[in-house]
Amino acid sequence: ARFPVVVLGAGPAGLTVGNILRAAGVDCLVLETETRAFIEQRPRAGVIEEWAVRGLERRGLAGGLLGRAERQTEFEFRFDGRGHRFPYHELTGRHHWVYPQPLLVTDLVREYADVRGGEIRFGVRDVRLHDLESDRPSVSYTDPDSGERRLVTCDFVAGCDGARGASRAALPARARTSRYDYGIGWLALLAEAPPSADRVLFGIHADGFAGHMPRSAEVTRYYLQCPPGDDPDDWSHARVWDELQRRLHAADRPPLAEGRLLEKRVLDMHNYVVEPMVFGRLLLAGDAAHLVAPIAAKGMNLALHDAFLLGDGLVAQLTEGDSAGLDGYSETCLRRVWDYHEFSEWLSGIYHGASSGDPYRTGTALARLRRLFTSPAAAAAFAERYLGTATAF
Ligand code: RFL
Repeated sequence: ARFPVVVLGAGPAGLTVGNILRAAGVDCLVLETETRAFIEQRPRAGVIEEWAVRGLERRGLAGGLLGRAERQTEFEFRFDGRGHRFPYHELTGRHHWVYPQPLLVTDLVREYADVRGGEIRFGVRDVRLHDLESDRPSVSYTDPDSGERRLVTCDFVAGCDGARGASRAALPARARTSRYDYGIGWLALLAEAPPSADRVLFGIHADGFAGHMPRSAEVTRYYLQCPPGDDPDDWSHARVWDELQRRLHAADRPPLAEGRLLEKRVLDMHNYVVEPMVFGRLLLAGDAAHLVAPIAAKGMNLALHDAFLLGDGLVAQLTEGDSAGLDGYSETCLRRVWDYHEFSEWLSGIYHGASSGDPYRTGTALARLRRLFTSPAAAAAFAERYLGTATAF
């Protein structure tokens, strides 16, 4: 078989690229190792920046989101036993959207496969990339039904298959991977409980960071800082809620609404960036190119940013022979990638300084935090970075 573009991975990045290609009449094949039911339910991100929503909207991909997503206009730090609102909408006129990743993925798959008639194969095995440095690259995989190997030749491979995909495994020696390990873990929790506040809460506490993120009327995401590699089974229902109540405690706010824990996973907080993002005919996008710990909720936003540029660049190349978009792709993406990584690292100082056990780091972290409430200039700069660089796509 032959397609102009093979897209590896049906996550937010791959499906957005696929949709952009189909809208321009460019044929592509999306290969995904999981089933459709699985990717439509995998819980992950929830926060989408406004520019990304507009980018989806312009491409006809925001119908479900605009109808159902919540707008967020402020969050709250909890420290020194009190709640401290940070009204970023008031400061900037901008806001965040909350739309759970599985809903976005469901919308994107439906639009790609059922509306735009895009080809997609689920459940593929042993994906391999070949001849990436030639102008006839190809991808092979094992078909889940017949068990046979299939080979697809193409002009470009869009490597959107995440942190553990075939694209990362196929990177040549000249790829430079920069890594940063925070040396901490986050216990990521989904609770069958209504949100305990109508906003995101960040608890800054000597026992460790805690976070509260509304997802829907019935489900709330929580995070608890823990040692990296901690065993989720050591976190009983009672221990989880005890720690959350304490670390998010504010004398001037009601206690948290508790509920059954639907998901309990320990995330080791680390980042990486692969440079450049293009190797011959392999173009990386999203987590395949760069992973950012969910500290500042930037991962899916970066994936969408890459996908807009990659989709548009491939369309220009394949329909008009215009290579400008693809030529500048890696550099343009990496500028935002590094900007968001720097912010995540900076924010981590606030979240984790107070529990570092190091009084010097605790002191500087609290100074960094208090500055947001005493300096309007610091608050405005923070709000801009928290909301993400506004760009029209
Ligand atoms: P994805 O979503 O991982 O999709 C990659 C897809 O590729 C498939 N795959 C393969 N397909 C073909 N061949 C192979 N060899 C393959 N190997 C794997 C996978 O099954 C999958 O379907 O990558 P993408 O599209 O780059 O999207 C990235 C985002 O998913 C990720 O950055 C975010 O989820 C990160 N993230 C958050 N980002 C935000 O912007 N805001 C948030 O609030 C936020 N919260 C989070 C997060 C990530 C989390 N986890 C679990 C790491 C919260 C959590 C808990």
